Amino acid sequence: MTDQFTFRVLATDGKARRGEISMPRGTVRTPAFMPVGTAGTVKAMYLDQVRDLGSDIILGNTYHLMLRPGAERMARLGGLHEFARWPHPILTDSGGFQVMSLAQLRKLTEKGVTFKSHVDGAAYEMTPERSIEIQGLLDSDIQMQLDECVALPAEPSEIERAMELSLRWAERCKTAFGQQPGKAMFGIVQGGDIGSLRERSASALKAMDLKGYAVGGLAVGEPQAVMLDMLDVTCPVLPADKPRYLMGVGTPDDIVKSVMRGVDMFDCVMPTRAGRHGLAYTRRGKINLRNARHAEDHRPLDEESDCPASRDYSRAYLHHLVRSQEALAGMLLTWNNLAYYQSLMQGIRDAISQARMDDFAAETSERWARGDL
Ligand code: PRF
Repeated sequence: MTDQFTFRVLATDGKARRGEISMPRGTVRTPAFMPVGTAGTVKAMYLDQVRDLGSDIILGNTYHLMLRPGAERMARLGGLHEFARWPHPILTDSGGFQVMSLAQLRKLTEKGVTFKSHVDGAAYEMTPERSIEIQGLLDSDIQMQLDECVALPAEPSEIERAMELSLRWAERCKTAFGQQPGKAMFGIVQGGDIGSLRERSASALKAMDLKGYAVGGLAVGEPQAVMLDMLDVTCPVLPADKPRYLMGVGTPDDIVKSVMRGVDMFDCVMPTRAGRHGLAYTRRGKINLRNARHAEDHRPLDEESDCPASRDYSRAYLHHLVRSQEALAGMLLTWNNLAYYQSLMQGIRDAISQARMDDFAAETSERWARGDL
C-alpha cells in the first residue's frame, strides 16, 4: 500500500531544499514556518487569519492539552482539528521539552518523566508510549517522539546521557506509533553542542527509518554559530528524502541560515510572543512600538505589505494601543509578525526555485542591517 504521507524535494539550491509534504489533511510547502498554537489557539489570532497568511500547518502542544482540556476529553470532542476548527495539518510536540520548562517537581527515569501540572498541581506520568497515545487522541498528523533536551552549556556526560536516553525513547515511540498511513512520527536528534554526539544520534535515528527527523536541543542558550555548526554536522547524516525540522527556531536570520544548511521546517513562539510584547518584525528589521519615538509617526509598519495590520494602521496608533495595554495591540502586532514570517518563507521558497538563495540571504540581511525603519 502506498503511504499517504509523502515528502518530495522539488528544487534545491546548494543545501537548501524546496519541497512538499503531503498528507490526507493537506500539503505543506517547505521550507515551512509553523505558527505555534500551544493550547489549541495561535494566541491573539483567528485561525482563518493564520491560514490566509499562508500557513499550511500549525503546531500544538501535548503537554498543555493533556493538562487542559485533557487528552481523552479532546478525543471525545472529535480531536484537535475539529475542536479548534483547523482542518489542515497539525504537528504536535511530545511534551518532554515543555515538562522540563514549565512543570513542577519533575522526576526523570528510564521509564519516562513524572511531574506536577503547572495549572493545578495534579501529578502526571509521561512515558514515550503515553506521549504517542495522547498525540493520537489529539489526532495529530505529525507526532514527535518523547525526548530529553538539555539546556546549554552542559557537561558532555550529561549531554551524552540525554542523547542516548532520547534514542531509546525514539525506539519505544516508533513501536507505540506502529503503522499509521497518512500520519508520521518524527525522531529528534539530540547531542547538545558536541558534533560527534549529533552524528551518532542522527545516524541511529536514520537507521530507524522514520518518516521525518527533527533537530532538537538547539537554540537553548548557545551562540548562533554553534547552532549552525551543529546543523552542518547533522543535516548531511540525515536522509535526503525525508523532511528535517529544526525545533523552536527562530529569528528570521536563524531561519534563512538554517534553510541554507538543509532545514525544511521551523516553529517558534517569536512572532506571536513578540507581538504580544509590543514588538513588530518587518522587512527592514524589528520595531519596538513601546518606544516614545513612534508617538506621532503616521507611517504604517510596512506600506508595501498585503497584510492590513502592517499596511493600514499608523505606528502612532500601534504605539498608543501598546501603551494602553489594549488587546488589539497584541492582535495587530501578531498579525503583522506572522504575515512577515510567512512572506519570508515564501521569499525563501521562491529563491530556492530560482537558484538565488545566496542573493536572497544577502539582500534580506542587508535590508535588516540598513535599519532605515
Ligand atoms: N525537543 C522537543 N521540543 C523542542 C525542543 C527539543 O529539543 C526545542 C529545542 N529548541 C524546542 N522544542 N521535543
